[in-house]
Amino acid sequence: MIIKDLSIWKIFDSRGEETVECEILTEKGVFRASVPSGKSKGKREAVSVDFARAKKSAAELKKLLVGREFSSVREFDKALLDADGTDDKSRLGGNVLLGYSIAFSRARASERDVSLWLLLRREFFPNADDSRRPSIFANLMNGGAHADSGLDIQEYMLVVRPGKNYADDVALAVDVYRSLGNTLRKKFKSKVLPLGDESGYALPLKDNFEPIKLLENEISARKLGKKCSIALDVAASSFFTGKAYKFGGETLNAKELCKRYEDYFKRSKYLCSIEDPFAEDDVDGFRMLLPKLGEKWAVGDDLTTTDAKRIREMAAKRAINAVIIKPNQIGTVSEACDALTEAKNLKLHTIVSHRSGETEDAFIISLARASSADGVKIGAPAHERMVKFNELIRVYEE
Ligand code: 2PG
Ligand code: MG
Repeated sequence: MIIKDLSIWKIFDSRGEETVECEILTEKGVFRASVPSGKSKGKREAVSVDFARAKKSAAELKKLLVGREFSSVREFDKALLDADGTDDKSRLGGNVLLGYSIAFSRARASERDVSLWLLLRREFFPNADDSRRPSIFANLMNGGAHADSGLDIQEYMLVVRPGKNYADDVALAVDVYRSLGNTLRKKFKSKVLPLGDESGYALPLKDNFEPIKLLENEISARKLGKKCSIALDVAASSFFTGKAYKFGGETLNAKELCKRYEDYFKRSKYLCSIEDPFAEDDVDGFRMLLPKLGEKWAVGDDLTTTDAKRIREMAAKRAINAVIIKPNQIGTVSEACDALTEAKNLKLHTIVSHRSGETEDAFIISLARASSADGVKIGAPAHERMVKFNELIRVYEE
């Protein structure tokens, strides 16, 4: 498959931030991919460049790649990585590299006449267990950097375990989201509710635990205890001052914050997972919490930034038992797949995730199926996030 042309467009994500759409032309047609952006970013993430630089990178890649043929995604990505030549993708931009890497994966799938997930499965995860399907992590209430609600915790998620089909699971998530909306409308005597970046409700609730109670009420009222649970993304770097954590109006050290979380897990039987409970460099904080959690998940996101090496390090230090995978944190499809493989070899739970600033590109769903991930994190079941929920229904029918 010979690459005939490369283009790039400036587009805007769901937060109105500038991002890129990359396009590859082959004899099979035009293949596109657009790249999301994060607001609460880990400091070790691949560097995103602005559009002026992205255009220059695209021009350079065009000279390098047009007329060439690549027989795998890894081989194509290697050409991108060699061209960039930096550890953090700061020369050509992780956003540009990822856009072309995904577009190439689509071109390659078309050439082989297979769906995208199967192309990725064959190249990167030949031994994945296809009977395993991910739980949905749907973000229903927002705080932290994603909202003005005054809550310190960034995301309160409803976890829906997979049932017979995703259409029913998505319907359930939508139903809980709507019913919670009705409860909040009554509570705040308001017809219109403020929303956070991922369309979760963003309201000034009494304290950081109250959203957990509200989600619990929804779960118990419908007797969904076997089907649903609750997960948090604390994104603790956002309230770490460098010395202490400003949490719930108090100034806490890591040990005190750890106690707060232990108390949360004691008070809520449905709470099953906590992401980034400590700041991205506070490995000791993570190590303190993990042994207290038993089977529950301590998830690295800003801590691990989809980097296979960093994931290995954090698992060896017993800081986490689960990990978030966001392709744009690392910058190519192959490296995101390597991070997934590493996590799976280390027996960590894996959650493939969107970003707070999203586009209509639903690549992450194919990545989740290809790798047999344990979770997909896709925001609230509403508005622009519906694209990913609908793709979940489709990709698992293929
Ligand atoms: C997160 C993500 C997605 P952001 O922290 O996990 O929910 O947010 O894209 O802002 O990093
Ligand atoms: Mg996170």
